[in-house]
Amino acid sequence: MSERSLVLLKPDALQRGLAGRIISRLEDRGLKIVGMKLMQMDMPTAQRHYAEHVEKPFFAGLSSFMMSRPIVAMAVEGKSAVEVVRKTMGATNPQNAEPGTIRGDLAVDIGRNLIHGSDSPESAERELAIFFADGDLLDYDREIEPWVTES
Ligand code: DAT
Ligand code: MG
Repeated sequence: MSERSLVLLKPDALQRGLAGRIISRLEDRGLKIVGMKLMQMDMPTAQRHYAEHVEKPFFAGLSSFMMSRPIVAMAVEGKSAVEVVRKTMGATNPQNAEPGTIRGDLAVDIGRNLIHGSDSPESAERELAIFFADGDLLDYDREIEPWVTES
C-alpha cells in the first residue's frame, strides 16, 4: 500500500539553510525517510534525471544550477507518497504555488524552487534507481517511543 518517491533538495535549499525545515514539512506530513544522501550532481545524472527536459530551452540553466552546489537526495515512503510530496511542494512556479506549500511559502522564482518530487509512481521508480542502489533504501518500521521501555 505504501509508495516511495524521490525528493531532491536543490542547491538553493542547502544554500539558504532550509534543508531541515523542508525535511520537517515532509516528516510532518507523515512521510518516512528511507534513503538520504548529500551529493553533487554531474551532467550524466542531470541528463538522466531530467530526460524529459533535455531538449527544453531551460535545460541549460536548470542543469548548471542543479550541478552548481551540493544537493540532498532522499527517498520518502508513505501512503500515496508521490501525490502527497507533490501537494506538499506546491506548483512548479512558486508564484502560482499556494500558501502553505513549501514553494508557496519559501520560494518565489521558478528557477529557484527548492525541491524536486517525482510526478508519478513510474517516474519515482525510474528516478529512485538513478540516485540509490537497492541496498541504499532501508525497509523499517517506526516503533521507537521518545522514552525507554524497561523490559
Ligand atoms: P517540477 O519540478 O514541478 O516537476 P518540471 O518537471 O516541469 O517541474 O520542471 C523541472 C524543473 O525545471 C522545475 O522544477 C524548474 C525548471 N523549469 C520548469 N519549467 C521551467 C521554465 N519554463 N523556465 C525555467 N525553468 C523551468
Ligand atoms: Mg518534474
